[in-house]
Amino acid sequence: MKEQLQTLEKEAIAKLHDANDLKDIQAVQVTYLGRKGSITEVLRGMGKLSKEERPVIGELANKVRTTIQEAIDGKKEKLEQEELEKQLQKETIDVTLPGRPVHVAGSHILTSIIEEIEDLFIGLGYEVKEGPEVETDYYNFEALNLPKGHPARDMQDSFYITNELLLRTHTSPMQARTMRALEGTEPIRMICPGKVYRRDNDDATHSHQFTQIEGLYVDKDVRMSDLKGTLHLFVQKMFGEDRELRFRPSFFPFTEPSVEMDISCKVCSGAGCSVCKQSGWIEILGAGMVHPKVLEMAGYDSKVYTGFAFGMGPDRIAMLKYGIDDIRRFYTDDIRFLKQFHEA
Ligand code: 2U9
Repeated sequence: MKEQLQTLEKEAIAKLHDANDLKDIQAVQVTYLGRKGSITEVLRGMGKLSKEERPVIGELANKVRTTIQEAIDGKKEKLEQEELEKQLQKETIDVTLPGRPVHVAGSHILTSIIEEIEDLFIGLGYEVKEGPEVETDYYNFEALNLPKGHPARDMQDSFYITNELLLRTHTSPMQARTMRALEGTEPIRMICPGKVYRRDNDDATHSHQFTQIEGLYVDKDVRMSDLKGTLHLFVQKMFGEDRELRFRPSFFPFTEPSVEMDISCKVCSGAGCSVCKQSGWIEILGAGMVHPKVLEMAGYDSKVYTGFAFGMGPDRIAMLKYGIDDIRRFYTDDIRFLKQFHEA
């Protein structure tokens, strides 16, 4: 039996020596060490041995087994290494070939406009807050003094998910949420940018999805003059020091009094041209003093706190600033259109 084991060991090592690939090695593993392999076969005959011989042969069998297994592992590693080297030889890289061009992306023009406005208001101590695009009827309408059945709701017809859930029609619900969370305990200075949705037939000046950025300033003793001063600064920084402002009375359910703000037309300096529709003025945003009802609903005492709010459309601002003729260009992802603003 001893000789048998030694012969098997020699045989296995010789076969491994001649092995050319992993398949040959696998065959050695099965033939000698497998469940039905030669070594196992020999060990099965151990029952016939005497008590003294059994441990001697057992030890030898284990040694042979280990020797063969180590030889298999060693050969496997050697073949794998050779295979890897062959592969690497084949895959040499020609470093003299020209590289593939890397396309560097940039911000969407609307994102850039929003960030510019954000930076400006952050400089004035405002916080930027973003809210959910799926809103409750309460925060989108009720809390902003637009109760169910209010005619102004029609102008903001929207995408309803349920009777009480809809895609927000403006970013104002986030201001209402912030006020509600503070329950009249603290002043607020915040701006809220984001996407909003309205049921609209898309054309050059309408889009069912567009962007808004709104501001809210609530504190004791906030006046209309604060609103005017803040917006004047905004216009000077955004459109140039030489722009003039004009406020016209308007109506929004959430502000009282409400105004619309125009800036002087830069193209014709007020003389009248096609950009300003011959008026010399360009409408830029809506604003007003926060309606006392809106303050009260959010838990602010309207006898102690007052505030101003304003809202504008970055789409419109970008169109005016860059002479863009169609709002749909922002949402149809023509790379030639979007790229212009990275090169500028
Ligand atoms: C609260 C109270 C008041 C936000 C305001 C406007 C006026 C406004 C439109 C301009 C063009 C939006 O992009 S647009 O369609 N917005 O004119 N928005 S005051 O007033 C608020 C908001 C929240 C709690």
